[in-house]
Amino acid sequence: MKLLLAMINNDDAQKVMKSLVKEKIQVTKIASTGGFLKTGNTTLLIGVADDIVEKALNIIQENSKSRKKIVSDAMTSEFGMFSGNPMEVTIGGGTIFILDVLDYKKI
Ligand code: 2BA
Repeated sequence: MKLLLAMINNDDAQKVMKSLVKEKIQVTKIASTGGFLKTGNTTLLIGVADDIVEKALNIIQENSKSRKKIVSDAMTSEFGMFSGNPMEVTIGGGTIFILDVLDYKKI
């Protein structure tokens, strides 16, 4: 079994979750915040059998768009050492960690 930790854009979360649930893949949504942009994003916890991992990854990929965002480079530093010039950041599709699950119990 694997646990997918998928960090995706808030705007894609509903579509991704709906598509996963439609395929009977269970998912838990956690509100999270990116360390760089310091804006909200969504982390999905998806526990799946090994042979379902590819299917879950495809669903995430099909429903998560990458986006470009213009931010001030001063926004990205807590120390205010940057100029405040605009910079373009590409925010993924999704960033997904695939973890081995040692055991899984429902009690
Ligand atoms: P943030 O940390 O807010 O990062 C948003 C986007 O800013 C990133 O998109 C990346 O394109 C850019 N970025 C991040 N750090 C940067 C830096 N030091 N210099 C220049 N640009 C930088 P993604 O890579 O698609 O990541 C989207 C979100 O996924 C991240 O939001 C973070 O919440 C999470 N994430 C990505 N990689 C991670 C990792 N290795 N560990 C934990 N969380 C991760």
